Amino acid sequence: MESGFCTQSKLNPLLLEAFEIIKNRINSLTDVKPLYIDPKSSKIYSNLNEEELFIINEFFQAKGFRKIHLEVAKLGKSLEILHCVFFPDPCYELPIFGADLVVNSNNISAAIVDLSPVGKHLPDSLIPQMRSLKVPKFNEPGKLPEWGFIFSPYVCFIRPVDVLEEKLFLELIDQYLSLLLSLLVRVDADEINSLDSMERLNYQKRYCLNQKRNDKTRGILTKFFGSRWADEYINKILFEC
Ligand code: BLA
Repeated sequence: MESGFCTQSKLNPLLLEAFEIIKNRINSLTDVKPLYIDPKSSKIYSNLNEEELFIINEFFQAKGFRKIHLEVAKLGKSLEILHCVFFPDPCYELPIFGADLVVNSNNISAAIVDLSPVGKHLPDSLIPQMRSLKVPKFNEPGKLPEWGFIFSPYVCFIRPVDVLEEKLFLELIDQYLSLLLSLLVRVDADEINSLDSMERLNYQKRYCLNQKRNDKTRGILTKFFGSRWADEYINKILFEC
């Protein structure tokens, strides 16, 4: 991470750790390269009633992934967010990796990670591997909203109750990424105009359309930046497809 923003405003160490875990996985990808985005959208700084606001976005492309988005945001005194989505290249039968960590007054209030299907189910070869993961029994599972049907049966949505659960959740993020990347080396690419590729792209669109129904994300962004800005940000940066 560029040192500039983490030194000037101390981000929650757990969020930084999650950032590093994901960044290491991104750096391990084949042919990884940063994707250009307008600097106006990559580094967003603002100030609201003396409260510091910033959003840092990084985008990458790599073999198997058309777009990887990693975002860290500090919105006012108490809220910090890590948001990450690996959108697969639809030529490959790969699920969508998604993670969201919401830190409120230095406690993680919501932690979500999933490998979400881009078809009726996850790929057959992934299922035994997902099952064999040692997913800890977290004490406070979250209740998925109505649009949460886009997630797999292995989605983990919790509020960690202590440091141990926080650490276990970070390990889970890394394990999901590890499974995703091990799947990538086993799958072959289909033609871009094959029916399978087109169907997978349609599932990515459906994923994005439903993620846009997250009123909590929209609500927070609207509170700090106004509703027009929030809608544009959600449509163009978070869940453009
Ligand atoms: C929940 N997302 C939330 C919450 C906030 C945000 C404030 C509520 C946290 C709580 O209940 O304590 C806010 N998330 C943001 C913002 C951004 C963000 C502002 O990413 C970006 C700037 N959301 C995702 C992805 C997933 C996801 C990729 O962006 C899943 C892989 C899930 N976030 C998700 C879910 C909830 C949530 C399922 C719970 C929603 C609910 O309870 O209704």
